[in-house]
Amino acid sequence: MKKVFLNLLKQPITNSYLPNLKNTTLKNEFFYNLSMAFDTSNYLVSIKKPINPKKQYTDKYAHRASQSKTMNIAFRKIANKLKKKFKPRLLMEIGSNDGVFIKNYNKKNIIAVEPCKNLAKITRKNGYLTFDNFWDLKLSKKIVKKKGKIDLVYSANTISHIPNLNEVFKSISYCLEKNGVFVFEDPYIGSVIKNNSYDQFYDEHVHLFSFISISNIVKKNNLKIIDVEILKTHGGSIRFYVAKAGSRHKVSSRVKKIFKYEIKNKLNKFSTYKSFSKRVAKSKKKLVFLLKKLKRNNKKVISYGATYKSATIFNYCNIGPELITFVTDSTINKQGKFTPGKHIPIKPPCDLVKEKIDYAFLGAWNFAKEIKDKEKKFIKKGGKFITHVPNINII
Ligand code: JHZ
Repeated sequence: MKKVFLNLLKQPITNSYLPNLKNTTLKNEFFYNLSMAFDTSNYLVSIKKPINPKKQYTDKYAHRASQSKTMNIAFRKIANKLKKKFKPRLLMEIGSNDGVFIKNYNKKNIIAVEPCKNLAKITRKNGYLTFDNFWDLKLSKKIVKKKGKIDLVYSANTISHIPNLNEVFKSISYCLEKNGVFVFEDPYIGSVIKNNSYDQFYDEHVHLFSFISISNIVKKNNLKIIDVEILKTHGGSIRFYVAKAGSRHKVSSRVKKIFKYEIKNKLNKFSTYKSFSKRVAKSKKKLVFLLKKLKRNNKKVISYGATYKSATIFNYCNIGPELITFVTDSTINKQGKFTPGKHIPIKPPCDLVKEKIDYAFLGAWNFAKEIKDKEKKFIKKGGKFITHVPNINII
């Protein structure tokens, strides 16, 4: 049974950056109710009523995974690790975005799957075989027919975006070699609970995974988790290594450890999520109080990174341009636009000192270190950052 534990109110599609604020544009803006639910039968946390993926993954998809140095390094590291560990002959990435992971591989050995046509165009132009379709059984069969079975499938920040997980794993099972491995990583619900990072809940994050929830779902599809890692990326992610139930792969000792951790931290209990939702309400109150106080004191506050995550915060907390003057973002196709729902202008990176900025809210808090390294001058001149993770804080 799916039980709702958190209502994040009316939210827009996070990828729908507005090109202007004309009446016709505003009239067409899509909103839905974002409610998070816990499934008491398999322990999975999901959006109660996800929106249609065709509305989200369009040819205007804005996020470029290659925009941060941190992620470039992380993808290079995992690409090298997988090469060494599995020595794959044929690989595939599901959700290849602008090619930040596949660029670490020889073009002949890797297949890209990316439903956003504008992104698929980039990897295709760079010489990679790219399928611009959603991942499902039909596509899995099409790829196997063309290229044969696959040794290694990798996916980052994509599987959690797909509503029908049974179809995901059935399609994986179909395309994998007998001893093939599926490696995927997504934000970890354990970190969300620990960090109070409720901004990980937005339209694209249809699910937030735990080890216990995924182990239930893979079992149903004749697969097994052979290893698991907790990562620092994106403020706390979980990486699963999955293989066929009858394959030669042994199960790592980490699997038992993470299971114990999750049971100890009650990730299988509805009450954990219910008390988390109370902390979320407190966080909202404190953030709005702080921003209003800064406004009264004539402080200039901006937000750093037009993240999808911050769309949840601004819409849930009702924070608009009256409290955040503008958002700065290095992604060219977000610049000059307006944030979804609250319509805060997005500007290219600028000199925060010259712009007389007093405070920058960390919309991209997951890159706090990278941002602080970049903004040494701002910090030296007394500029401060605001974060909501794990508590509302000025740093
Ligand atoms: P970032 C996206 O979420 C969407 P977002 C997606 N659904 C997902 O799952 C996660 O990524 C993984 C900018 N920036 O990665 C670049 C600067 O401007 O936290 C990005 O627009 N200056 C696929 O949007 C944004 O911040 C900088 O110095 O929440 C970061 O977005 C740095 C480091 C980043 O993901």
